[in-house]
Amino acid sequence: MHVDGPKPPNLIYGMPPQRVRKKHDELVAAGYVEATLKDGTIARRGIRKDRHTLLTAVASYPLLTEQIADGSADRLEYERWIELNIRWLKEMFGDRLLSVVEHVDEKHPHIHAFILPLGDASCSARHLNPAWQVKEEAEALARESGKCKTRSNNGPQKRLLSAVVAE
Ligand SMILES: [Mn+2]
Repeated sequence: MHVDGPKPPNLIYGMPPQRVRKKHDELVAAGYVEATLKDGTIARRGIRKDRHTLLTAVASYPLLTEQIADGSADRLEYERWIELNIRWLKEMFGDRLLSVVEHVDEKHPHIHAFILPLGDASCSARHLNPAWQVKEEAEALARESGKCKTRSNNGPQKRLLSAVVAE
């Protein structure tokens, strides 16, 4: 990644990413998954370190950063693009969308969104990801129809995944 003179990110929605990190760590510390033991009892286990517990999304603007500078002809359209992205993210994730920042320190301006699995004790960021939901639904349908395929046609998922990426 090439960075000319680092500029601080601009907070454009919610809380700063540092606060998301703190909230994330608290959520994971309080989280658990339930496992059924051989004797039928249910045990609670802490969240594993390798679990995906934070969802992030990146949207990148096609024009160059210098083309959308303050006062430029393309600035208003860019600001509208930001508004539409925030609106879409809020509709998609509701209160779980905690932060959106704008980065203008690279070739193309872009925004990063941070989404936490609030209200889910198992802290599963995968289940927040619409692409993951589509995959699970497609697999469930395939099982119901007797085609126990583990690899279904995942073209649409891949397109969605390029927009929404779980970390
Ligand atoms: Mn960035």
